[in-house]
Amino acid sequence: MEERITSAIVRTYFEKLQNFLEVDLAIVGAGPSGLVAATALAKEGKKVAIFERLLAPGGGVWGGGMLFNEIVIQEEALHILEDFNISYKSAGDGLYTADSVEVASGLIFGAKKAGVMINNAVSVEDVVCREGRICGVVVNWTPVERLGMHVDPLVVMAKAVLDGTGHPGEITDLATRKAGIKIDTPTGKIMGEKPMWMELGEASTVENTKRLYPGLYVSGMAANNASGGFRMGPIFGGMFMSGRKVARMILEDIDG
Ligand code: 48H
Ligand code: FE2
Repeated sequence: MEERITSAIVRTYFEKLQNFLEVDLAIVGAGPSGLVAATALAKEGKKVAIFERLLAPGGGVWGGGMLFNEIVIQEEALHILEDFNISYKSAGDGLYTADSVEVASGLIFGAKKAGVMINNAVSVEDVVCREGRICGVVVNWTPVERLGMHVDPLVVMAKAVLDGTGHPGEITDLATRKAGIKIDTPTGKIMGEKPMWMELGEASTVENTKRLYPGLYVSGMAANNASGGFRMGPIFGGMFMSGRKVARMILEDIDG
């Protein structure tokens, strides 16, 4: 019995992995913007893999506001929650609340059911940049990263790479530092996140969601980090809308 259990896991895992070694879109970070983008593209029939450093995908959703496990969503983003069958309540003034555990698990479940491969406990430590294009991600197990073990990584090639790593904007940072690329921001460099300003932060998240370089896209807080947008606290509509926007842009680019 024991060997049959091991064999079943090994066989199905590697079948799954084999099918996702070359993808249309590699997303780094399974936060709200990454999960929404992944689901939208997978629903269009694209092959999408997400790489998430932590064991649990969901990013900053789980913690709500200061660990009070509710998040706020504005009216214009409710349709995205509805598409994931996630419930919400009115809080007045065009604001709504949703249980952060339901939102995180609902986004993860929706992405999975749409056909996204979610690689949890996998960190992206580098990118592939060739002939003026970002065309892959360099991956390793998070425990290997955390223990500082000298283990060489593997590579997943992609038509597009999305930096959905949240506040640190790790992939944009890697790409600008190591590949020396100039990105599509007013300075050509990473401008850094600005302090709290809820309304402007929500608007700038969507505005700053863009293609930074051929093959490299950015969403969510990583977009604000790249282009100098404000933070907004535990309101998440901007993150969801950023995911939808970047999915549309990537779809046009890879189909066009
Ligand atoms: C693999 C990685 C790597 C790596 C990071 O932070 P997130 O939730 O991302 P967003 O931008 O979709 O959502 C932001 C939102 O949660 C938030 O922080 C808000 C609204 N803040 C407002 C405020 O004022 O603070 O998720 C990013 C995910 C995390 O799960 C990381 O573990 C993961 O990316 N990640 N995964 N390889 N190199 N770097
Ligand atoms: Fe945050």
